[in-house]
Amino acid sequence: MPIFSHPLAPKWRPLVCWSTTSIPAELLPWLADPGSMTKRLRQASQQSFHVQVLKCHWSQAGVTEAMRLNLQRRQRTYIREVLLFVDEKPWVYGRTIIPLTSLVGKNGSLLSLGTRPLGELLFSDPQVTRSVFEIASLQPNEHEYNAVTEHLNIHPAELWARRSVFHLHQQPLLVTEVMLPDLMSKNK
Ligand code: VNL
Repeated sequence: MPIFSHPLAPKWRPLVCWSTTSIPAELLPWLADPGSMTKRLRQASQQSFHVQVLKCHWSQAGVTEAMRLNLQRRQRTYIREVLLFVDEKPWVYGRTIIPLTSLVGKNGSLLSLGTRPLGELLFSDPQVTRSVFEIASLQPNEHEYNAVTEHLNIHPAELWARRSVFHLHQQPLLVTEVMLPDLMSKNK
């Protein structure tokens, strides 16, 4: 594969390393809220909130995703991709990377979530921990940008996203949430 067609890797930086003026003001509260995104979306909705499962598959994580989870790139991971709909509009794309080695014991229930939001499972466990957020502006042709736009007919100049590692029963999973244009336009 020629090098120029290889998907690029986004530049993830801890939230505290961003100057707040470089992040769109309407997105900052969404990117920085340490609570549950599902809860926040439910509160923002007038009528409805629902999860649409786009894809659940065994695959390789992206380069920076594997690095963040200390995985060999080739190691298989379970990837759950969803859209979170507020009042019938997709506001957030969610992508969860679960290493095979994290699927032990009770964590097996991560495979049978269906349309139940992952956040409900994570935030109902008082022992769960979450790392600090990393933020990135995803650019066209980066792995995570492509993963989003493959499912939606949108091609924005950039897509803002946050990610963090949860530990559920001591096992890591990487949760990435990408803010979509419908969320931005409704919060301007
Ligand atoms: C899901 C739900 C994923 C809420 C999320 O972020 C989220 C899910 C990755 O059901 O997969 O914020």
